[in-house]
Amino acid sequence: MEGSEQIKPELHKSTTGVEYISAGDIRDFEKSGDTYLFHSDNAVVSVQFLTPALFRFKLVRKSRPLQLEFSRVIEPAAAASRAEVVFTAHEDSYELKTAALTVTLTKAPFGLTVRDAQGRVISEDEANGYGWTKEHLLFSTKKAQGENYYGFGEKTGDLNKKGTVQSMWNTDVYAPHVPEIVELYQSIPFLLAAKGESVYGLFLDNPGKTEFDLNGGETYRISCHTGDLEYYFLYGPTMKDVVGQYTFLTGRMPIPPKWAIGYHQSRYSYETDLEVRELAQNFRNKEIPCDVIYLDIHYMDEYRVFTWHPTRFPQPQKLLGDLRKDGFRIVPIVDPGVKKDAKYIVYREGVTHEHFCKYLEGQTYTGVVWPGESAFPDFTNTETQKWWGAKHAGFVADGIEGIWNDMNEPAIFNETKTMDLEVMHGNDGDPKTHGELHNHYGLLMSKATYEGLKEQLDGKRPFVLTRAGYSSIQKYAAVWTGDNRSFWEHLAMSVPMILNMGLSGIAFAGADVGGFAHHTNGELLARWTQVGAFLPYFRNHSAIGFARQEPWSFGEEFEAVVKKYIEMRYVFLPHLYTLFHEASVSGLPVVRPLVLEYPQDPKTYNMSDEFLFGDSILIAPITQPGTDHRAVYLPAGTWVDYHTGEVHEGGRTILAHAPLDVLPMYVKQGAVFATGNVVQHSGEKQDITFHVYAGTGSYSFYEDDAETFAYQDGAYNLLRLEQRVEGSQLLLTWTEEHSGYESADQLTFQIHLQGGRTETHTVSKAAGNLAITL
Ligand code: MIG
Repeated sequence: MEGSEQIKPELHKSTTGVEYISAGDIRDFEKSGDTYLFHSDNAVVSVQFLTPALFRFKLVRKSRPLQLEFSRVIEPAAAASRAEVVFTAHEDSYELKTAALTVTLTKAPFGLTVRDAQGRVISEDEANGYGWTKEHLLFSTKKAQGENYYGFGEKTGDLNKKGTVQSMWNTDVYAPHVPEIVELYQSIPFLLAAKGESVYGLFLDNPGKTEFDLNGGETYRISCHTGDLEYYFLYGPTMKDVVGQYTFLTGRMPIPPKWAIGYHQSRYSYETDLEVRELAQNFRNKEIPCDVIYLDIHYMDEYRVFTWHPTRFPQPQKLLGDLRKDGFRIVPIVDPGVKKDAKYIVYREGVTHEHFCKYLEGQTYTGVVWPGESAFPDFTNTETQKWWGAKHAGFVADGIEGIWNDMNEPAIFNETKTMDLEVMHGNDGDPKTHGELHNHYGLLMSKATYEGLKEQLDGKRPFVLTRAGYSSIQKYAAVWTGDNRSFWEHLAMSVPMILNMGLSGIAFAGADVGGFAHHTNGELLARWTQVGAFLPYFRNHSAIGFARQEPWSFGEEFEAVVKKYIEMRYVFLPHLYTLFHEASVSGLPVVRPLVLEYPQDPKTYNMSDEFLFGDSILIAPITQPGTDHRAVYLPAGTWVDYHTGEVHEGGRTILAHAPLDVLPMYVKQGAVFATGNVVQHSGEKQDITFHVYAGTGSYSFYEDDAETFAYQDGAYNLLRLEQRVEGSQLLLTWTEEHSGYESADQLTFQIHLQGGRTETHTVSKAAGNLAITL
């Protein structure tokens, strides 16, 4: 006998042929407060200008409620901000004009064109390009001739994403990290479209699965699988402006404690109290600077979060206290999975107070991770964030100031590698499925962690390191790029990956130095340490079962090189800290692709193997074995070899000589930056030397107590230095732009003159200027 199953629709090809429904033509307009609403045949479109160069666009299908609240990742100040708009209704279009942009919405077919104040087209959507299929909502925008694409946060491949397809779904990828893997741990659905010096940004604010298809010929296509179509359009004109706008919208990184930007040592795992003590002792005996040691999963009691293993780490407070006296901090790992165990207080509390993610029908969701079957906190609820944050109190009492969040995609040991998409999130009273909110999970775990620590640390700045994240993660955590491998290719790839993260608001990022999985070797570790020393986050980490890679693991020759560059990190620490301050204020990244500083130079558009540390120190790493030369492109300007003082005119490619102990570095003539003497950890006081590369330029040097939030109440110094050449003299002047923290009365300058000649001058700060005969 046959049942109705035999005639189920899937067995028969649809005859309607309908696969794509467009939003249809606009029929009607309405203004609601400061929001412009356009009713089309099948959708409602809203446009709001937050600043003259930044508007929010939202398209909602008619069958769904129009909800205009801002998402949780939008900064309250941005959400509250509005620009003045002049609105005109034409016969076949509507026009919204601000001081910076004119947006034209055509009625039939519906489409959007954005022009700058001079009337030049910045972006033009494809006619009828807004619509949906059964699987996704999408829109298409015309590509401009010669347009290049950047951003997207943590992605494999080159810097320029032209021609690629990028997709957003936080995923635990142990292997392989190769260009065709387009989903890693972080999702930053932010595109920068650059046509020479004219740049716009597009932030697709959707925490579900989304895709950016830049591979089409005439258009690119953006789609989302769940939720509504909501994006922010940000206009520059410069790339720096767009990064500034994006971080105005999604927030900027607070200044990290200085210890968090020193050198960090990790291993999966340092397994016992004794092993950690010996490791620390080794660093001090060998005089290799180090600020932080990490504890990976072995420190816990059967992987129960917020516990210590009773025999491996019997006296955590004592251990931390002793190490702290020696200048070390300890950062333990915390995963989201809570072991299902009725005797375990965290699990019990979570169940009792309904902090765990559940199915709609009420049953707690469990998945298998390190502790075995585990439950997962529903971080979309503020109450759960608070509960989780408060759980760090024991750690704080033990002396901990930093936490490492791992597995927070969330990663689960099953086929889909994550939580069941049907699991519900309470979402503070607006329930959604995990499928709709997946990419928020890691972000909200780190937010809970950061805020919990901040509350308990009594004025000290917390440090959080995270693997997963979404736009705005920069407000809470530094990001490392997960499970890379000890491959030269991965060393090379870490540079464009971190540069694009910087363009995507994440100024504080780094990769595991030496490579996480696979066996590293002395040469690779040496070269990788050179690069890591000049990337914002600097940690050596390696996996269980693979060669150890502490600085001394490969003999004296390699140890000496590794030591030299860790020392360099500390020499540059005062400048690096200044760059972090700048990032916290402007959103601009600490390390920058050349295209950010030299947008008029097409040679920079695909440059993935060099970068700028700040705006005027160019780093050109060696990322191949057995190589002691490389081509280095120097953009416009005059560049001085940091090691030899040799001068090169820019706008051309030179051949750099780089034996194992040399990282090619070039300082732009006119640059000023601060360095300090070598110290063993960031808590040791450094004497500051200002390096002045004679020419025209300026510098704002930042300093504060390096560990509390007192800077937010004015306890910091900002010293503005300027230099210029007048006749045969170099004139150096300085003023205290802000003076709220103790500082030296004397300033020491090292002046770099023509021909590699240097002069050192120590003068009273009160003098305010110095003249040097060239
Ligand atoms: O599945 O905690 O990326 O840094 O050492 C492995 C053990 C889980 C993945 C992290 C890695 C960490 C490791 N974790």
